[in-house]
Amino acid sequence: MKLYAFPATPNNRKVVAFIRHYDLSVEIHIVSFKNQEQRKPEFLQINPMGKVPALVDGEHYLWESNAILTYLACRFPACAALPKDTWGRADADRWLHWQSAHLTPLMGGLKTGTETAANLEPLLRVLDSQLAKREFILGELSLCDFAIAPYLLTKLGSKLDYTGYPQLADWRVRMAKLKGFAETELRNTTN
Ligand SMILES: N[C@@H](CCC(=O)N[C@@H](CS)C(=O)NCC(=O)O)C(=O)O
Repeated sequence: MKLYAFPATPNNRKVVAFIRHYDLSVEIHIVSFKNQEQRKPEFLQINPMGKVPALVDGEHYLWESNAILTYLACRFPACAALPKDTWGRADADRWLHWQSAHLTPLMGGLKTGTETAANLEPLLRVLDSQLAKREFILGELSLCDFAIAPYLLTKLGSKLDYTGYPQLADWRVRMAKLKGFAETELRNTTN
């Protein structure tokens, strides 16, 4: 199994951190953005969107970071990173969609200046209250924590004011110390 990635972005870091955290036997190939490797015909066969992360498992090509996380969690059930019961699966899906539909667009807008930190407050509040009685988003560590944390661990995410969100602040620290994230620590990245 091979992951094509560019680790210094949250979409990629979530998958690389997951692989490293659980020591999964997945080869990681760093795609060179400098050489526009993601636009080369060979890579477009793997992901016609020309984006990373992308996973190759035998004849299967999978892209979209949350789909990759879900696949890895199912493929390596010993990780216990995805609930098996119907409700637990729906709960996990909820947070994965929340990340891609709400958190990431807002963080992206914050980076480009089309959004304000004030607009992010309701999301931080929701996450903080979810973490009020739980150590991790679903209670136990799961793929949801890997999906969401990297956006708040960026330089931009680190500049946000978490004083009103103590549970979220503590979770951020817990996530940063987790093996997978400690091993994929970001340096000198503006993402
Ligand atoms: N929704 C996708 C986003 C993937 C994505 O935007 N990847 C960026 C890096 S974070 C990329 O490969 N950009 C290269 C390009 O667009 O040329 C996911 O979650 O995997």
